[in-house]
Parts: sequence; C-alpha cells; structure tokens
Amino acid sequence: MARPNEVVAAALQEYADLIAITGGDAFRARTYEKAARGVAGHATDVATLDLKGLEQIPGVGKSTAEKIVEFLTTGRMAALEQLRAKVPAGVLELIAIPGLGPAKAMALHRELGVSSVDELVHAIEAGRLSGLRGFGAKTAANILHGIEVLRHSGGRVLVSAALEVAEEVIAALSALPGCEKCTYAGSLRRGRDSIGDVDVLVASRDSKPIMAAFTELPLVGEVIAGGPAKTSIRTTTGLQVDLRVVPPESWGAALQYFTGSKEHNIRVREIAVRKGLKLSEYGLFRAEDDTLLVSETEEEVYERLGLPWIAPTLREDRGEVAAARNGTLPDLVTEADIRGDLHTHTNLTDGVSTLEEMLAAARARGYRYYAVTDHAKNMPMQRMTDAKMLAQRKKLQALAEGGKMALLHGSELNIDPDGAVDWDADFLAGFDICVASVHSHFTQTPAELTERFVKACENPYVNIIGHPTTRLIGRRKPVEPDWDAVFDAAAATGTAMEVNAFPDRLDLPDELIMRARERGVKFAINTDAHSTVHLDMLRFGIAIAQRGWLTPADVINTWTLTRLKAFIAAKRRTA
Ligand code: DGT
Ligand code: CA
Ligand code: CA
Ligand code: ZN
Repeated sequence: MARPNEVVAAALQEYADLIAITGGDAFRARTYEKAARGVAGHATDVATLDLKGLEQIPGVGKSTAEKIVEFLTTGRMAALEQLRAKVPAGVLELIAIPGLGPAKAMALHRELGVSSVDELVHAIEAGRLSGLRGFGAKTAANILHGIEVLRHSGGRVLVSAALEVAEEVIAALSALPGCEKCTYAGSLRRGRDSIGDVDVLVASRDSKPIMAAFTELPLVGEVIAGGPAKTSIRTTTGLQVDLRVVPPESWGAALQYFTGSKEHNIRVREIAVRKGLKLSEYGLFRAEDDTLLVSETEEEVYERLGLPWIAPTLREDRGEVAAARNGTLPDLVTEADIRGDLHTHTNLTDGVSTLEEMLAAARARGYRYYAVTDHAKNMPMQRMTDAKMLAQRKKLQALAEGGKMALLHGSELNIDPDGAVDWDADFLAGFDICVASVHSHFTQTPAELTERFVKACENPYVNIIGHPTTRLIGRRKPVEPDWDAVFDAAAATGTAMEVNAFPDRLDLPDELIMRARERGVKFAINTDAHSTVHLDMLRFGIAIAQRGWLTPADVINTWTLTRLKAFIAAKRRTA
C-alpha cells in the first residue's frame, strides 16, 4: 500500500474538494487542503501517531486529527462519506481537468446535469455552456484544452506513483520461498518521466506459486491476463503491472530484454546478428546451432557482444550503443555525487517544514552545503517581505555557525514577463545564491519567452533557472521559447539550468538536457523540497539527469563549495 501519510492526505484532499464542490465554506475547504499537504509532507508515519502527535503536524487541528484517527482505525471517515454521497463520482472527475475548479464543476453539474468528462465534452460541442454565467467562449475553449492535456497523459502515471506500486509488489514477492531474484524492469528501470505500466521480473524455478501470490496482493483491482510465464493485473488505482517469471539461468537476458527500450534492444540485436548470434529474452545463442552462450547476468550478455554494460537510463537508442562500442559512454552523475541541494523551501513561504527541520533532514543526508531559497516577494500569495527575508538570513547564519554543513541563503525569484526579477541589485547582492523561475504568463509568444529567459540569464545575481519549462506532467504543457537561444545565453553568462527532481516536474526534461549540454550549459539537480520528505526525491532528478547523459562535471552541486562559490562570484563580477 501507499504510505499511510499519502492515503490520509488523499482522503483529506478529497474532503476539501468535496466541501468546495458542495458550496461549503471556502475557508474550511482550505483548512483541509492545508492539512492534506501537511500530512503528505510529514516525515513521521501518521499511523504511529496519537491524537496529540497528529496535532503537531502543520495544518492539522483538533477536528482534523480526530478524523485522521477515525480513518486510521476504521478505514472510513464519516464526514467524507457523507459528502461523497451528495456528489456523483463524475463531478470529482471534472475537477481533475486543468483549469476547472470546484465551483465551475458544481455549476456544470447543477445547471446542465453534467457528471462526467465525456458529458462535458458533449455539452461544450452542443454549445450548451454559452447560456451559463461565467462560461464564455474563452472558458469553454480553455476547458477543452484542459481535457486534451488530461487525455494526452494517455493513462501514464508519474514515476513516483509507479515506483511505489513496484516496491510494494517486489517486497511481497521477494518474501516468497521460491523467489530467487525480483526487480522492476521497463520504463521504470530506465527512469522515464512517466510510466505506462510497471514491469516486474522474478527468477524462480516454479512460477505457479509466484503468479498465485501476485494475483492475491491487496493492491490488485482486477486480473487482466494470467499464464505461467506472464500475468498482468490492474491495481485498484488503475495502473497495470506485468509480472514475468523466468528461470534463474535466463535472468540476465530477460532483464536486458524487458528493460528495453524496444529501440535499444533492436540496436543491440543488430550487433548480435552481425556476430552470428541470436539474442532473445531467453539468452544469447549461437545462430547456427542454437547453443546457449550466456544469459545469467546482463553484464555477460553485453560483454559477449563486445560491449560494456550500459546503464538502463541510457537505453533509448540515442547513441549509447555506438558510444559503448567506442568506449565513450559518459561517466554518469549519481546520487552519491550530489554535495548539496540548491533549491528548497521552508514554512516561511509555502513549505510545510520549519527551517530547523529542513536543515536536520539535509544534514542526515550528509550534505556538505545546502541552500534555503524561499519564494520572493512578487508572488503575492507567499506574503514575502524584505524584513522576513533578512530575518531568515540572520537566523540561518546563526544556525550555520560551527556546523559541518555550509548554509547558503538564497531565494527563488520570479521572472516577470519582461525578464526582470523581484529585487534590485543591491538587495540581490545580499544573497549567497539565487534561483529564478517563471511562475506566471505562461502563454507569452515564443519570442517573448526567449527574451524573458535570456534577460533573466543576463542578471548577474541569477545563478540557476528553476524548473525551466514550467511543465506539470499530465497537467500543464511546457513553455516553448527558442531553447537553443536560451541555452546559449545560459552558457555564456554562467547560469545553470535546473533539473528539478519533483516527480510531477522533472524539468528540464531529458531531451532538453541533452540539447543544453551540447551547448555548454551547466546544471543543478535540485529537489525544490517543500518538506523534509521531499529531499528524497533527488533520485528522480538523478535519473532524468542520467537520461540527459550528464556527468558530475556538468552539475554544479556535485562541485566543492569552493568551486561552486567561484562559479557564483565569476558571474557577479559582470555586475
Ligand atoms: P511504458 O510501459 O510504456 O512506460 O514503456 P516500457 O518500455 O516499459 O514498455 P513495455 O511495458 O511495453 O515493455 C517493457 C519492455 O519489454 C520494453 O521496454 C522492451 C520489451 N519489449 C516489449 N515488447 C517488445 C517488442 O515487441 N520488441 C522488443 N524488442 N522488445 C519489447
Ligand atoms: Ca512498462
Ligand atoms: Ca509492460
Ligand atoms: Zn518554483
């Protein structure tokens, strides 16, 4: 199962949505929404907390804590069930459409009887929205666009959600007596930014009990297909999981085959054919007499083809097979190379953990340095002021005293439509490091966006462009400036591009990382953590960075503090 915190947070979020949809008190809805965020971001498993412990969670008051206890002990939340009974399931589906809030969803249901996404499309196409107050032609077009974005995700899920399911399946199957090895393959092993289905591989002499146990797992919603070699299920949340059981001696070949990508496999098979060999999920064979040569480990399979082992994150047929043959595979950046996180938040703005909690979590990861970069003042929702920023800096400097982990005081600046940022040079000069991000005006023309990013890069105090494309996977499309021009400006000015590790961002995406790297850009792999638990999302950013062929030399937060400071100082000298 998902972490109890996630399950509880989802219930509270649904409760907040239902309050809003049913026209309840907006303030109450926000209270539960805040509580959901607090619970999701809380480091302690909520199932281990009592009422008092729960009330310590940011955003959780007494009545929310009572609901959580009720939910954890009975599996139900009476208040939630009551509201659920009032709202058709399809209406909840409507608010998943980007740009359609609870109020509009409820109006559509009340006025037009719309209770599913399909019905909404029909209503728009039939022009039935035009009579509704607050639903002009532009709104209808926006809604259609939102539905398109939603559907474009094509049933793919975030890598974090897929990993959670995979880990639960693997933990259960690994505990079975006949299971010799168990791991995930497919796009999840390759670290893609979205996952179609989860592929799990088991090595065992007897597949039957493994398949049987698999179909009995609590997360199974339905069994799609079952057989001795492959069984597919759909989880209760709709994600497909394919399980293949192979004999232990075929493990390497099977893992290689089911890791893919298909395009990589085709390229590798071509090499086999040229050498008079045959490669399949069962092994590497001599073509003339079908003698099995190797298949126990992936390394053997690649070696027998005259290749070094190729990291799964590179297996996309983007030149990795040629690089392997020439001995020019990149020395990929790993989680162990990262010396510090350079984009993080606290509860001074929209984070849920305190500064002290974030620092403790960063120290526990063994970081040498750590930047606190709360939101800057031009984002009205965050209520940031100069005084608050300066007070935080003072506090940070006191906390840094004598500690082994260096602390950098920074901010996540907002790049305004013209490319300017929140503060003037004098104030900016007081920061140790600045991230600058686009948080508004996503619909500018490509030319306007290009100019905006280039100008931000030219600011001597902007060190990192945060989540550059601003995409939210499955929810918001990336912005599209002339990236080559932006990357050239970044390289020329000594501005790093972020690889934001948050699973719904993963931004820059891998193709753009490759393009930027070719133009000499440096990168920072950051979590954008809003809670202590988010610091662990670094792994997803590392996978995307590897898919972009990044080495430690390309990534400024693998560097020593001295070198990082020199990078920042060099840019400031242009001021
Ligand atoms: P996904 O699930 O859409 O995120 O992407 P994958 O790569 O996990 O694709 P999936 O689940 O259809 O198949 C897993 C792996 O199995 C795939 O990466 C390579 C291998 N595979 C599947 N079908 C074929 C095929 O027809 N030919 C070859 N060469 N490999 C295949
Ligand atoms: Ca898959
Ligand atoms: Ca599959
Ligand atoms: Zn941001």
